[in-house]
Amino acid sequence: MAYAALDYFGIDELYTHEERMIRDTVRELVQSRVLPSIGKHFSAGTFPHELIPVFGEMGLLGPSLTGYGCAGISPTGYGLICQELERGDSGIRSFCSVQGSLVMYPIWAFGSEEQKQKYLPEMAAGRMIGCFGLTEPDFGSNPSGMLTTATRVSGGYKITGTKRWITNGSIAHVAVIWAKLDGKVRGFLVPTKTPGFTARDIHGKWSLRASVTSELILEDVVVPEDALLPNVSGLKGPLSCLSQARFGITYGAVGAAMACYDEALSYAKDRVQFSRPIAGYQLVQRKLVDMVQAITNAQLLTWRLGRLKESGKITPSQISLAKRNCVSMARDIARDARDILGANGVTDEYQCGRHMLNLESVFTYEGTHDIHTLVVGQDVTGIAAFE
Ligand code: TGC
Ligand code: FAD
Repeated sequence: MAYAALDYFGIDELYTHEERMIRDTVRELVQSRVLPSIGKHFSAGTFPHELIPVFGEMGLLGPSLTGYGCAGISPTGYGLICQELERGDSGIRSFCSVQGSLVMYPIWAFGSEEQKQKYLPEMAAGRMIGCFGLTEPDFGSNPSGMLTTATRVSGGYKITGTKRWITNGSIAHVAVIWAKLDGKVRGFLVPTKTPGFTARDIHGKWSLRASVTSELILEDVVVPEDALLPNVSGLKGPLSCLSQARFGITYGAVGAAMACYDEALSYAKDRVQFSRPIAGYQLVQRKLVDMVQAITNAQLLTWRLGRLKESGKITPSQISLAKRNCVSMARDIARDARDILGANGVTDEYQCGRHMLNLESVFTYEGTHDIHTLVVGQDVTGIAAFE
């Protein structure tokens, strides 16, 4: 069925011609290459590897970075890519977020010229895959407590620790590992073939099933001196990467919500109960209108967020508020869409159940909903409430 992307306030006009073209190209890719198979991948718990070179050819990996084979498009263009990819599946957007915002970005922003030359063109083409190791079994919301450590050895560093819930972990060629060196958080580019490095997949997920999630174990992994990202020190290193990825996730969540609304509207118009289509009942109309309102608000918010980023005025707490708003909005809409589809909503013949489950992870990763509440709470009151 044709996809009627909701645009109730003519927000299309606010995007540049180039941004609309990028969005439409990715929309078509999702229609032709992602949607036909994503349900099967979700059921089987597999990632569609065949899409990686396609993403590379289309410039979807690290698209807003400049040079080194990257497309150099606007942040808003990057956001719209995320919106369209997540309309397909959060796991697909996650793959691109991790590759572009969490691995390529720190190399681009904090790496040496040699590191940029070595990794970025290969990663932009999708020939090399990366993962981002920040979270540990006992340190999720509070990464500053991390136990992974790096110590100086002759010619390099020895890294020891465990990272958990790492997207792309077992399919990555290189892992950005955040570890404490002399008590300060530092980033290391660790080739995953290095002796002592093991990646084990986490199975049994109810969510993001079409995405690889792994545990990384580093047992005395020795890397050379040039594995260290030289130009950043402290937690602001990984948190800056998270700001890039969270920005894309706000748009991605809007895409998932738009997919669920589209499915719910068309189902409600077709499904007859009692005397007419359920779309003709006031209670169903209210749910649909609530969706239109929430999605329209979020579309305006993401458009503005993009322009703030382009002007260099964006703040981390604005990104936190946007992530909190958009993901929570999409999670509510996925659940309401599932409700409108009745029993059919719990089957894999429809997509809203898959989005509903995926959005549970999106609600939690990249800073939980409540961590973003506390970030904005601190910003508006001046008082930190984390501890
Ligand atoms: P705090 O003292 O507030 O900050 C330490 C330094 O970092 C700076 N900073 C930021 N910089 C850039 N962007 C941000 N968002 C920043 N937030 C803070 C800050 O200015 C400071 O700099 P400096 O120069 O003064 O040292 O740090 P804290 O330890 O109190 O932590 C604050 C808190 C709780 C908000 C932070 O730890 C946090 O965000 N926790 C959530 C952890 C998280 O989001 N983990 C995500 C892991 S990766 C992931 O989930 C990938 S999912 C796959 C996918 O993307 O699809
Ligand atoms: P916890 O931090 O234990 O939080 C549990 C609950 O306590 C939450 O509701 C939280 O909001 C609440 N809470 C915690 N602290 C406070 C507080 N101070 N005040 C009030 N409430 C609080 N990490 C990576 O590093 N790289 C990845 O690629 C990656 N990919 C992921 C993929 C998936 C599918 C998932 C599910 C997670 C991924 N993560 C990744 C990890 C993710 O970032 C963490 O799960 C997240 O940061 C939350 O940490 P936690 O799960 O340990 O929860």
